[in-house]
Amino acid sequence: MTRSHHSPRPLTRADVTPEGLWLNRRRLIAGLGAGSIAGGMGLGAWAQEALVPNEWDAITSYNNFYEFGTDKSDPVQNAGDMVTSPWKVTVDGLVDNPGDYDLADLIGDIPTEERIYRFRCVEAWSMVIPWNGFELNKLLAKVGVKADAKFVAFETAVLPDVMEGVNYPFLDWPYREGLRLDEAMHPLTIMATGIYGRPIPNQNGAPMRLVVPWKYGFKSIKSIVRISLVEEQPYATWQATNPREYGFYSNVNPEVDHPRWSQATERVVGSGLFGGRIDTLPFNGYADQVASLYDGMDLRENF
Ligand SMILES: Nc1nc2c(c(=O)[nH]1)N[C@H]1C(S)=C(S)[C@@H](COP(=O)(O)O)O[C@H]1N2
Ligand SMILES: [Mo]
Repeated sequence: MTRSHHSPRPLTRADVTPEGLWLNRRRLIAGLGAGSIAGGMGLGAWAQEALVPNEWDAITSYNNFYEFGTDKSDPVQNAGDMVTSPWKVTVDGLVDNPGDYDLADLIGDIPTEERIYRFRCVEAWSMVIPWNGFELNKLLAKVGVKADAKFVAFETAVLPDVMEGVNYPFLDWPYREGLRLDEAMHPLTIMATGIYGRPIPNQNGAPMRLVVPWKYGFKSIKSIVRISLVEEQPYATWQATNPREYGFYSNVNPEVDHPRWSQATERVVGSGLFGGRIDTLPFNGYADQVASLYDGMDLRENF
């Protein structure tokens, strides 16, 4: 195990544009008409190209899932032994219907839909990922949020037999994250159970992971086994590990640099275009929909 998180790393084969991506991209761009996801946000043509979904291979073989190792290629190699069915999720705290649920029962009849989201890691790389999932607010409505709940806390499974990383205390396991209740209820916030219409691969957080597209990727916690409604701002792994570098909010913000690197641009993984770098957008391009959540807040202080 190395402790390379968020530090510069040498280029590897994973940095090379996958063969066939160019053709695939042209095909998909041709399908992006006026009013498409990209066009609708008023981005330039080059940015529209960058918005075309990354290929399956890039999304599922270049991962951060430290329970399975700290190299980007560790999760795809090591996560295969995690058994994700059956899967228990504990729901507790300030809810009407607490319990240890089978995931299938917890999701019940909530339908899944596709959401194509930009995904921006705090390490200044990004992808575009076609998730399948459902709004977290639908799950929260089912379990019944009590009036005094102010935050939602999440925990990842700790499976020492299959997750080599959790045997080493370089993070205080379990991996934990949290959202303010209004962030959790926002319609952009989803629980993902699939990618490209297929069940979500283990390395991407099977069987269910959070996706919060306007925040840095580390907020999007994987392989969730506990959801707690709480009154106080919960423990969040990276914030607690290095509060100088990682905040609780972690909204994507090109104007607030990480202490060790700029956040003004990002490298699009799997893209050869313009060296694969594009400008990073406030709230990762979702400002229209989420900036009002932070009205009156100093986003430098609350980074
Ligand atoms: N449990 C857990 N969740 C996690 C992580 C992790 O190490 N453990 N890494 C985070 C980080 S830093 C990122 S960028 C995303 C990566 O998601 P992906 O591998 O599906 O692209 O997962 C996030 N969720
Ligand atoms: Mo990340």
